[in-house]
Amino acid sequence: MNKPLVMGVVNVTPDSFSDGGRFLDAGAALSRARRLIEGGADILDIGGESTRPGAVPVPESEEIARVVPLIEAIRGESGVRISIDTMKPAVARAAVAAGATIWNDVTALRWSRDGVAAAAELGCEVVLMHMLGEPRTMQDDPRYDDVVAEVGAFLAERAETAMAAGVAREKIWLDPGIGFGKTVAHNLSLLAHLDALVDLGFPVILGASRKRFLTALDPSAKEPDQRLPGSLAAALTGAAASVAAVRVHDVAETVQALKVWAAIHA
Ligand code: HH2
Repeated sequence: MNKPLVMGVVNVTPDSFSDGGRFLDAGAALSRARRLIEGGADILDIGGESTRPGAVPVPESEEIARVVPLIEAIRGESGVRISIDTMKPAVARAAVAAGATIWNDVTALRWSRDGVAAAAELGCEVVLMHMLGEPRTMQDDPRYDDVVAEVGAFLAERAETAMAAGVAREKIWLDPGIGFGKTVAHNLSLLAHLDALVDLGFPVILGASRKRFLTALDPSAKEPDQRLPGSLAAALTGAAASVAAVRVHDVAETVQALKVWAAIHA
């Protein structure tokens, strides 16, 4: 069985939930990127705007000023694949010009009317993620009749829309959007049925690392950096379902867990 690629998260924001903005300083972000590369990251996911509930929106120019120098610095010293975590076509454009090759969009190219056209024009890979509602209100009583079927149908529709606009099929990744407009039960259903999303025929990326539902399952893990064991459990669940990549904060630890998993299943 193939083990998933590991995508390491590098936030250049003052308000990300998972790291409390400790990496806003450009030098600190570069140090973190280097550490994740050493830890075995296949992809670095660079984000300049937090998507957590209640996060303050960041102007386009500010987001570009946060991410582009970091992408250029990483590109200057490593061949690691770089993805840009943004909803904004202008930020994706600037990031791709600086060396990113993947546009990771939590809105699945819906934030801007130009999203799909921009992705087609850039010719980069795109991650289409499911989110119910918008970040500010998405955790206010989210409801589904059948979360797995509805997330699958949404992602299939977004992939069709992207392809109709000229995005090549082989450039598309899908992501269930764990924690984005989902209760704990919804997250667990999606994790238990990842194979249904993998069966859509696109590579699937799973982002469960350090998310809040892990604390609901183990209240002793209050802070994001106490959620590593739960994050590893989710990553291994993804591996067993043949996801193509896991988006994580603790890269070296996840790489080790996946190595052991892959050796067992070799
Ligand atoms: N989760 C977050 C951000 N971007 N992208 C994808 N494709 N999948 C995810 O699950 C995902 C994502 C939220 O996590 P984090 O980046 O740690 O927090 P913040 O958005 O506050 O920076």
